[in-house]
Amino acid sequence: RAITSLEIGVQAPERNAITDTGKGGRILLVDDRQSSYERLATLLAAEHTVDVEPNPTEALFHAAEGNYDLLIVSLDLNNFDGLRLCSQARSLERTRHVPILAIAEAESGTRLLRGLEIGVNDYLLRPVDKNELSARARTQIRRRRYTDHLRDNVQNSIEAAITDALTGLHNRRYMESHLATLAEQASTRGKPLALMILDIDYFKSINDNYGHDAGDDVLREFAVRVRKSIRGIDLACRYGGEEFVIVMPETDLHVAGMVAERLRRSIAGEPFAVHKGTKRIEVTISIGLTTLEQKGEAVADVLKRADTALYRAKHDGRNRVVS
Ligand code: GH3
Ligand code: MG
Ligand code: MG
Ligand code: MG
Repeated sequence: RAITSLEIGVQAPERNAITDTGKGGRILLVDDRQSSYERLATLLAAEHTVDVEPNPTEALFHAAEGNYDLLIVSLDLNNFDGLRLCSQARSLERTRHVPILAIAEAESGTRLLRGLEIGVNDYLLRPVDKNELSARARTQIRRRRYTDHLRDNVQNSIEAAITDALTGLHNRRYMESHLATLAEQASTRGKPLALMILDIDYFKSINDNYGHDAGDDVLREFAVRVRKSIRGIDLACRYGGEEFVIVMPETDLHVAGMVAERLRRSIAGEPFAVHKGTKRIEVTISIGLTTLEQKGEAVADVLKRADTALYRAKHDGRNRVVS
């Protein structure tokens, strides 16, 4: 367990109008010399939450567990190579993006260069200047927050671009870009690939009789049941308003037929709760099912065949699977 700043007698930060951005960071200070870490922790605690780890062999573990914004590592530890710790922190998934501020003796020039090569972000020389420590720590924490923010934004944009907002399933664009890849993989590996189009029966009358919100409730619950019926490697997407496509790699017509039939029953067998559970309505679906027929077949043709089967399922009376 790392020592918290309070345990070494550091008072809660005195808030200062100039330095206080309201966003102090979480810092892990790895330093085994008491006089040194007490001073550094005291200085940093004016702005940040500081944990001190005086045992370097424990430091990596705490760095990985602690969700820190900054690691400050003394390079002149007793019987331990601070550089090795920095390099381990860089290779560990959980600490890879945490900035490292090294603290070194003035004469450790080549070691500092080595540190910068392995990913130390910045350094300070002893005796550590109070203002410099504060400025460099703040800069690293601010940069860390900014890159985290960018990374989250990118992640969210990617998610949004491939997800249907109402159901949380993949959207049509994603399916279309991914289906070709799946078909190609199936072809080259000589494995089957099944595809089904599912369409809710008389969905328009659900909207007409119970309202558009009830229709949306049905679509959401439908997606929940779809997710329960498929495997992780299957691809389910909302293809259009109340039309869905499921692509099942390594699945032949026989097995896909059983999955489709199970799904059809899971919809027809249990009424859908709408209007916050105050009303339950019967829903059925029709499914058109097909498989990739020959190597290199165009996915548009596969989709077309599934659509034709769906049309027949509708025509033959709905609430059924046709392949
Ligand atoms: P069929 O059995 O032949 O499929 O009949 P249907 O009424 O389901 O077919 P149709 O394609 O005529 O109607 C689909 C309806 O789905 C029309 C449209 O208003 C509705 N719809 C499309 N997207 C949404 C949506 O996001 N929410 C809701 N509530 N309704 C939607
Ligand atoms: Mg229709
Ligand atoms: Mg329909
Ligand atoms: Mg439809």
